[in-house]
Amino acid sequence: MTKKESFQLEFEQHVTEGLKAFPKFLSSKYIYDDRGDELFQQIMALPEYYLTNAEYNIVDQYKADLRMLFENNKGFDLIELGAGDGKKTKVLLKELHENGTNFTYIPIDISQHAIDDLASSIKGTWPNMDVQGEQGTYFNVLKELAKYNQRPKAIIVLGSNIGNLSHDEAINFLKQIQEIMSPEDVLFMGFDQKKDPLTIQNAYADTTGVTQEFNRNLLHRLNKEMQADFNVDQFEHWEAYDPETGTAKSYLLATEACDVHIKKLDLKVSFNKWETIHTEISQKYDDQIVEWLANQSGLKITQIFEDNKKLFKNYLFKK
Ligand code: AVJ
Repeated sequence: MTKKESFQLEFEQHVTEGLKAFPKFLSSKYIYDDRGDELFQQIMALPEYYLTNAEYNIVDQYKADLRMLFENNKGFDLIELGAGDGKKTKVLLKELHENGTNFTYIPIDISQHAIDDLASSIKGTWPNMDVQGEQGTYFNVLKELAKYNQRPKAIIVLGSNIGNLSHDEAINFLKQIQEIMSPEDVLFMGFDQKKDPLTIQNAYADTTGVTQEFNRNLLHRLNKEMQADFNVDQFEHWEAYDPETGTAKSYLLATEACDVHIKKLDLKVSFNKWETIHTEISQKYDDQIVEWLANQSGLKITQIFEDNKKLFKNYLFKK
C-alpha cells in the first residue's frame, strides 16, 4: 500500500468511528487538504489570530541566540514537524544562511502540497540550501526520523501545533521525540499561553467566517472524497474556550435535523437539530503545565522565550 493509500484508509476508518460515536467527533488533522491549507493561511493573516505574529516576534528577536544554540561544528539537521508555509522558520533559515551555518533543513508536514510549495520557495530564495521535505503525520514520520542520527538534531515544532493534542497525546508525542533525541540534541517548541479568555475566544471565532470555512472543510472533504451528501451550509462553527482547563474546543453544529449518506463508507448518519461534531482542540498552556508535560516525557526545559506582547512562549528542551 502506498503512503497515500494508507493515509486515506486511516482517514476513512477515523470518519466511521467518529460519526458512529456519541458524541460525534472528527479530527482537525483532516482539515488540511489544499483548500484547508489555503484557509489556514487566511486564518494566520486575521488580526484576531495573534499566535503567528507573536511567535514570529520570538523567532525574529532570538534568531541569533537560536543559531548559537543549534550550531555545531559537525553541522546539524534542522527537523521541523508541521512546517506549513514556513513563514516563521524562514527568519531562522535566513539567519543560518547568512552566517554560513552547516545544516540540512528537513520540513515535515501532513500536506504534500505545503511541503512542495515550501521547498520550491526556499529553492527560489536560497538555491544552495540543503532541503529534504517529507510528507507525513507526526506519528508516522517520527518513526522514520530515527534515521537522522549522523549528526546533532534541532527539532522544531512551531505554531502551538501541539495544542491540537490532548495532554495524554501530547505526552505520547513528546516521549516519541525524546526517544529519538541524543543528549546533544535540542527541541524548540511553541506553546500558546493562557490569557484573557476573550482574546482566545476571538482568535477562534473570527467575525469574517474564515474559521467557520476552515472547520467546514472537513465536511467538504467527506463530500468530495467519500461521496457524502452533507449540506455543509447547515453546519455552523462553534467555539468554546474553558479558562479552567485552558482548552479551546471547536465544533460543527447541525442547525437542522438531517440524515447524511456517506456512500464510500456505506454509512448513514443522522443528526438531531443542534447536535455537535467535535472537531478540534487548541490547548493553552502556562509554565506549570509545560513543565509537567516535560517531566512526564523525560525532557528538561532549558530555556524559555516570550514575545514582546507576552501572548506566546517557545520552550527549549533537552533530554
Ligand atoms: C495550527 C493547530 C496551531 O489550533 O491554533 C486555527 C489551527 N484552528 N484556527 C490552532 C487553527 C482554528 C491552529 N494550529
